[in-house]
Amino acid sequence: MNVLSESLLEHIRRTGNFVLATHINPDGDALGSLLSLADILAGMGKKVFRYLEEPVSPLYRFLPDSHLVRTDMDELAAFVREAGADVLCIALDCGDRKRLGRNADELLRIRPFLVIDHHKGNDGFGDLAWIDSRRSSTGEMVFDLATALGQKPSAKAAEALYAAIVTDTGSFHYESTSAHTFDVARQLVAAGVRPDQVSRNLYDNYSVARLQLLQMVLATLEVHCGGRIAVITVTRDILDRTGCALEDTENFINLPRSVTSVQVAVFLKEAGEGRISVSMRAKDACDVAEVAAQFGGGGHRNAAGFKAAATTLAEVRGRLLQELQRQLGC
Ligand SMILES: [Mn+2]
Repeated sequence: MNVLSESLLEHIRRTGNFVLATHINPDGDALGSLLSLADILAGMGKKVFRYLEEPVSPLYRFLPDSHLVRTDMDELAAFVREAGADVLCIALDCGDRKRLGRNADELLRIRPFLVIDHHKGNDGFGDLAWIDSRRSSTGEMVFDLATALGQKPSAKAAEALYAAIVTDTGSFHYESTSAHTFDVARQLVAAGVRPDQVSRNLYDNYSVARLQLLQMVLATLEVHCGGRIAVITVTRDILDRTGCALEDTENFINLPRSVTSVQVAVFLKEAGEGRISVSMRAKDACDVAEVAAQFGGGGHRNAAGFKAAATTLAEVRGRLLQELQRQLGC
């Protein structure tokens, strides 16, 4: 369902208890959508359980109410028990059930289960869905949901929503950035959001260790196809030597992407124990969601990724380069 139906709104209005969840390794859109919707629902007098598999990453602790996130499954079970039949579970920004993480089965047992998402290729898991792949971000959808419910986001919710939209539009750079996206952003700024502060929190809050990590990751740069494909890599060794975690590499991929000739930027990440995680960013010449799907992943036309297990960096790199070269005809 790519429209927000009146029956869905009615369902939300008459429900008293909500469990909100999102995808694993949540980004600004995932967390911003979850925290803002929680605030909006709480403002309507509803009880909300903000579920995450892991505590909020330090990078995102500036988001209002990030300390209210819960990770304890016993606490979740108690909340659901107390709610009885009066409960709705909402997965935000989550493209498929696997991305719900290790407790996906328990979450999906909470019925009804609603999915609000903008990922292309979302298979519409759950009982109810509002999926619109033309949207820039789930944050943009949460804003429209609030409006449809007659709720004006609080200052806290507005900040989280703005961070969500800035994250997923690459600061209003990506193709999915629409006139409506700007209209939502305008209303959030009119509500008091300070774009400079959100940008500083999102992009200017790094450590020296992360800069050294960036230095080492950029040293791995390789270009192929006459400069149309750029690949950067982070290994366990680089992470160990800099004392950084995989999450510290967020946004690194934008640097190879920013090269004029580059049509596809690839970031290969060694996640440990034979697990490789791959992010891709594309300009117009290539649909990386299609490429990612061939490796069991997904995403958007311009931003997609996949994970591979029981393999090596060299193997994934070789197979992926072959496929990208085929797509680009080089
Ligand atoms: Mn998103």
